[in-house]
Amino acid sequence: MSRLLEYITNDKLRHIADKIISGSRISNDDGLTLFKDADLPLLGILAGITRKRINGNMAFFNRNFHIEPTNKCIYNCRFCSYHKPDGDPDSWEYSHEQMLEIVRRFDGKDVSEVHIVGGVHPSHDIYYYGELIRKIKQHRPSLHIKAFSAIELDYMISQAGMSVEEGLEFLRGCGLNSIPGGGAEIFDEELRKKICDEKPSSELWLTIHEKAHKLGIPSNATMLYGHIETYAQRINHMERLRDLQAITKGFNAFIPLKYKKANNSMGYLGEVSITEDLKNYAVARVFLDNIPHIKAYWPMIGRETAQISLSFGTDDLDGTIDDTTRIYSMAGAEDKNPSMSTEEISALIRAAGFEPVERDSYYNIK
Ligand code: V47
Ligand code: SF4
Repeated sequence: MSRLLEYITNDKLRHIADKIISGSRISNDDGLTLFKDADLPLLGILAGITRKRINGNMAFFNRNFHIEPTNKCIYNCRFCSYHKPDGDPDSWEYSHEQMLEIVRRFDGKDVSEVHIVGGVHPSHDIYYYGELIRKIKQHRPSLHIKAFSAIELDYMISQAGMSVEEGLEFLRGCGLNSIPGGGAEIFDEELRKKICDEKPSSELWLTIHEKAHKLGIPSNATMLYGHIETYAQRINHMERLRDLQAITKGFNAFIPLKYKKANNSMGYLGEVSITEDLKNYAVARVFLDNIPHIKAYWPMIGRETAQISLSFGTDDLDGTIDDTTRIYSMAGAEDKNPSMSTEEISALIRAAGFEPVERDSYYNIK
């Protein structure tokens, strides 16, 4: 393996490659150098080394479906194509009964997880959502409920006058099993002011995840990239996740979310290239050496990019999602029909040279 180093003529890159090969942590400066100076083949090899160390040749998927309770939202993030104010003709909100009807559609089907995320509804409170997940659990006790981004949690918990711990404990009592990674965007506060100035702070996002982890509730973390952020801001975002993970070990997966331009007020920026997506996955894989899984969310980037991303450090393609996740379809997602059977997802993984592994929501092999 050390012969690889002989082919790297840039001294800084050779030094970083040496660290990655020997399993040492890379610094923020190293991360920046990888973003700026490393070519794609080198990034693929380096990300592959870290990937192999952590996940071998396995590429995970699960069987899940999504529920988006509402697109009504009190916030106005500039990149969001999906939210609508209360009363807008394009807004929706499902009743408990309508959402249970979605759950019942999967009766008798081998799904293991429901992912529930929507807008921050002005009047749906913690008791409303607690009751919803209680009813879902009553109907199907074995279903893992991964629900509510830190942004939704912040609103419902603070409105109820509860502490973060009390709110999380309450929801766990109703059936909450884990927390998805949304709402992180980019942690840099200056940048946040430009793209989502009303949204709760990054500090609050990190605190909610930290408290969840300390209560034994695992979570994911996302990063919205490919808009006006700099590489340094991406590295800072990942550093804050790596630091929190060092304390709690509660993050299961990191999910880079590529900014999509349709129907939102930042569309003039366009979208970054697939090369940039692959670079971002690779740097994330080597930088976040303590987060076990890097998820390529295929409905957003498309099956083919997701498949190639397996050679740039990703090891998880999320689920055989049988639903339309409108937060992406409205923003111009690559996959207009985000549903893949386990056979299709397994074939896609095998064709890329990896071993398909069905997992549960805790990454136990099924
Ligand atoms: O926080 C909104 C993003 C996120 C756009 O935990 C956009 O398994 C791109 O959190 N272009 C919500 N992204 C989705 C989310 C998620 C997705 C998949 C898996 C998991 C998981 C979590 O969607 C928001 C925001 O960052 N988003 N608008 C857009 N135009
Ligand atoms: Fe609301 Fe989430 Fe859209 Fe922001 S990204 S406006 S919080 S639905």
